[in-house]
Amino acid sequence: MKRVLLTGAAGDIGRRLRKLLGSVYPELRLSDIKPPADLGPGEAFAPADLAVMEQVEAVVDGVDGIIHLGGFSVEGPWDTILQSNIIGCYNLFEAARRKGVKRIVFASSNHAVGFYPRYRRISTDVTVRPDSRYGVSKAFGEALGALYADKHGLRVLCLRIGHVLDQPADQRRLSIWLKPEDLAQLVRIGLDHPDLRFEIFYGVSSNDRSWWDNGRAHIYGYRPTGRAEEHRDHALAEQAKLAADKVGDFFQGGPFCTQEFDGRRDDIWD
Ligand code: 15L
Repeated sequence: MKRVLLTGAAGDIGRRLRKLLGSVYPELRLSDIKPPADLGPGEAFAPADLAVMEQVEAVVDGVDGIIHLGGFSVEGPWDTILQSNIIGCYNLFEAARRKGVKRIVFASSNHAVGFYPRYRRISTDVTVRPDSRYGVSKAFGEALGALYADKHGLRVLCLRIGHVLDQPADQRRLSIWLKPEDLAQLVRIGLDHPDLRFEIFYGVSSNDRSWWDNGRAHIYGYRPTGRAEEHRDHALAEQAKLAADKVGDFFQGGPFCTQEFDGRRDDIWD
């Protein structure tokens, strides 16, 4: 794969992937609404608002593959999610089909399945249990990916990303942490693996406390190098600074489950 578009290039994950993948994909086109603050002189940037189809078509034109990080990355008001993650994601897949793009790696999220309790170990073929409008939008993106793969032959990898950071930030992240280099490895599988048609993988490193069966990723050669447990002391020290959260501490999605939760603890079921 030579010509690759990275949407959401100005965000934190985008910034990390630019550094990790810039030498792997020499023709890496960066896009976002505004240029990244640290845009280098050799980096190619093309602005686009994902909610505007003509702009999306222009920015995907001429690329072979897309890493789609763009959109709103946490819970937000419905109109924000609608424009950025529902309409924006549709525009991205549809523009890719129109312009003959071959592959898309879609940044889904653990919040598509955030209402599974922490004692459940889940694979990628479970029913989605979104914990937020944001999580619903990620489930929507996965469904779009399946449609465009099955009906239009695009090759699509959806990554249910846990949390990308240099080290796990709290106890929950000891289960879902994704080392940036492991994310880059997953993206490369999505863009380059010859057998891939449509898959969902968890974006997670080799974490002893993981809640997820990532067997599909391993079949495609994923060999994570990050081990959250090596950062256990840091994560637990950070956790000690947080208030207890009886809803968030029960479910995999953590605080995304707690936000706007109307029920009582007795209403929690699994
Ligand atoms: C996500 O999907 C968010 O984009 C990120 O900011 C974190 O909140 C992460 O999930 C998480 O669950 O920790």
